Amino acid sequence: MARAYIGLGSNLGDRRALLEEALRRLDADPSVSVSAVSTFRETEPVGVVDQPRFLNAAAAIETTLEPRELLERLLAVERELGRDRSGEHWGPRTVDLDLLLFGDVVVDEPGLAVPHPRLHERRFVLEPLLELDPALRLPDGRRLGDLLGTGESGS
Ligand code: GSY
Repeated sequence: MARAYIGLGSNLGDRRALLEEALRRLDADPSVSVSAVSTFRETEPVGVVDQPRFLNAAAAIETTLEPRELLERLLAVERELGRDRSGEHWGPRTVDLDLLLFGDVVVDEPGLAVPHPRLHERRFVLEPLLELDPALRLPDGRRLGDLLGTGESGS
């Protein structure tokens, strides 16, 4: 059993309902248990700034899946909830589910990078993660709390 952390974001439709439904669908998978969810927070868009504000959160999950299998599950839930990946890469989306951390595992393969490569520079990711575990560290030992304020924005 591994503990993984995922980031959730939405800036289209009923954002809160979509994020809650995404968590319900993940938890319904017998191989996945959602053990903790951060508060949901309104954030200014990072990257393409001319788009609606996001609702962001993070969740801790316990899983018997391998990282690639978990990623496939996240992508499937995104699709089920109407995510259309054919549009602008950084544009509005109904649901975005990012695999942020998977225990101390490091993966760098086509289509799968863990820890998430932009985790350390995104306040909208770091803050909810730290709410779940203020002592959380990257596999290389860096404390997430020390990364806040060293990178990009996205409050
Ligand atoms: O990478 C996730 C999608 N996304 C977000 C987001 O979730 N929150 C904020 N604040 N900005 C974002 N820009 C992108 S792309």
